[in-house]
Amino acid sequence: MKVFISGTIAPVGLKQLEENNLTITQWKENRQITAEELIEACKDQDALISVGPNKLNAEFLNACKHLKVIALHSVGFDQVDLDTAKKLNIPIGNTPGVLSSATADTAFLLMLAVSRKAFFSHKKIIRGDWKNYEPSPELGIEVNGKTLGIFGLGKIGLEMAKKCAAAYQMEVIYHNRSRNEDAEKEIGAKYVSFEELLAQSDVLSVHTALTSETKDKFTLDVFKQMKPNSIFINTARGGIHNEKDLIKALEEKMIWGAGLDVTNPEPMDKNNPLLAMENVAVLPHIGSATEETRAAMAKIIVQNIVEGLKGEQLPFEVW
Ligand code: 8YV
Repeated sequence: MKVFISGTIAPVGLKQLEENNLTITQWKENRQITAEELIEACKDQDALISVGPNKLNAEFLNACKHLKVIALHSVGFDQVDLDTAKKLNIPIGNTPGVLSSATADTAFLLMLAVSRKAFFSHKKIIRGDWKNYEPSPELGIEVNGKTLGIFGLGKIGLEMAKKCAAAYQMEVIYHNRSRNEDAEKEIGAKYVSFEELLAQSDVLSVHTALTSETKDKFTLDVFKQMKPNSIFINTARGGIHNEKDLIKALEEKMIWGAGLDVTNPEPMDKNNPLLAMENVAVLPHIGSATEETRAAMAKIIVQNIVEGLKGEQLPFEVW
């Protein structure tokens, strides 16, 4: 059986695919595969491992309906037209759980980087502008004992909440479509309305999936309802905040700062005004990018491919 991989996966995954006697073809160019190239590459394949933001839309799925399984190299599946995949009986696997801690680490890192203006200060050294000892350089703010608001308390949100509660005794509030009572018990998180989340959070961290309900959720009207000294963090999907509105909210000091691991579009343009702001930290979508997590993701992907090719239920299927 033949498997096409549209990017890089951890070596352990390649090894396990070979051990299962699968023939691998891999996209190795130093650029994202285009939609047309992906259709062409999948023509004579039995399965696809989809790495990165390839749009697996109706056009792709209809052109590749012979695929027996698609394994995503991500927990997020907003890039897939699930209705069409279901209609065509193509099972879609993802990688939940194993990347929660690494992604929460990225949110935590951004929270601290923003609160202490770390990226801005780092750039100052690189520019050669660290000339004298300054007792009052750009001052940061502290997160210790403050209120963390989680928008989307699932596996990743829970990890972020636990880290912030343990390290900084932060009080945790959250808003979800439905309550997460297990998490309430586990960390004493308090369920609040979306409006209360905005009004009470000192740090508001986004951990929800990108859906029609969450797309462009954070607009100017929403940022206006946040505290002027609050920090907005997004490690989920760039489409959840409106970037122009975020820039305006920061310029007009509606919020204090922002930390982003996801942007819209990706990659972000190097001249984006966010990159020049003191209270902003941006990372190039590295949420799950650790040796350990990528190895764990690759192992799940192999399980999904192997079971899918046998026609069995995927161990990690998106629906
Ligand atoms: C992926 C992600 O690594 O899991 C997700 O949803 O965004 C990342 O962990 C990225 O999509 C690359 O495949």
